[in-house]
Amino acid sequence: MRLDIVSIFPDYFAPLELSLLGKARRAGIMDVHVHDLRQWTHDRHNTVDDTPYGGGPGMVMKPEPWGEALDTIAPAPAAPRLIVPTPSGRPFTQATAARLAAEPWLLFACGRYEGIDSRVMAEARTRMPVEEVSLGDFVLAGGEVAVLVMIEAISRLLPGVLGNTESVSDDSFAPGAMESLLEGPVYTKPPVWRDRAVPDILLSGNHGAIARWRRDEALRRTARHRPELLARLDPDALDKRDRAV
Ligand code: 6GU
Repeated sequence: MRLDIVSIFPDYFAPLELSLLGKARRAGIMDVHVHDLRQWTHDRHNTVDDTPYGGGPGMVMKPEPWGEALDTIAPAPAAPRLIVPTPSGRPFTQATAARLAAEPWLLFACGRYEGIDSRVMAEARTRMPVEEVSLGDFVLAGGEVAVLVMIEAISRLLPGVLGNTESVSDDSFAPGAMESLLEGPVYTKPPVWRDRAVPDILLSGNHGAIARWRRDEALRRTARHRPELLARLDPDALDKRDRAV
C-alpha cells in the first residue's frame, strides 16, 4: 500500500518510523511519503492560509498550494483515494479502516485552521475518490494526529503487519462475533497479584466455557460503557444465553 501525506507539519509523522508501522515500512508493506505543503507556495512567506470569505473567526487554507500538491503527487490519470480528516466528515470506524486497508493508494490531506477551501475537494472529486472523515465528536487543531490514528488502524489490518499471536478477530468492533461489542478484561501471570486472583475459569482449560465467559464479559462491558451499541446488535447473532446476560 502506498500512502502520501500532505501537511504543513511533516515532523508530526516521525512516529511512522516506530513500532509496527516502522516494521511495516521496512518490510515494504507500506510505502509512506510525507510532503510539506509549503513547497507548493511561491511567496516569500510561504503563505498557506487566508481570511474566510463571508467573515468569521480563524483562517482558511488557500486552494492554490493544495491544487499543485495534488497535481504533483497524483498527476492524472493516477488516482489515489483522497482522505481529508475533518470533524465535519463521515465517522471513521473499524469498517472504514478495513475498507481503506484494501486500497492500493491513499493520499491524506491534513488541514489546519478552519479547514481547506472547499473547492479543493470539489475539484479533486472530478478525478479521484474523495472522503472527508471524522474520528468523533470533538475538535482537533489539525488533521495530523487524526491521520496518524487512521494509519495505525489501517496498517494493522494489512497482511503481514500483525503476528499470528496478535489476532485481529477478537478485537472490539472486529467483524463477526465481536461486531458492536467491546472486548472484555484480559489477564496474564501471576495468577494472584496484590490479593487479586485471575478469574478461575481462565485457568480451567475448558475452552468452551472460556469463550462463553469472554462473550458474557464483552456483553456486560458493552452494556455498561456503550449501551447504544447493544441496541445495534444483530438479534440473529444473539443466543439464548446472551439474552440472559
Ligand atoms: Cl479527522 N480532524 C480534526 N481536525 N478534528 C477532528 C477530527 C479530524 N476528528 C475529530 N475531530
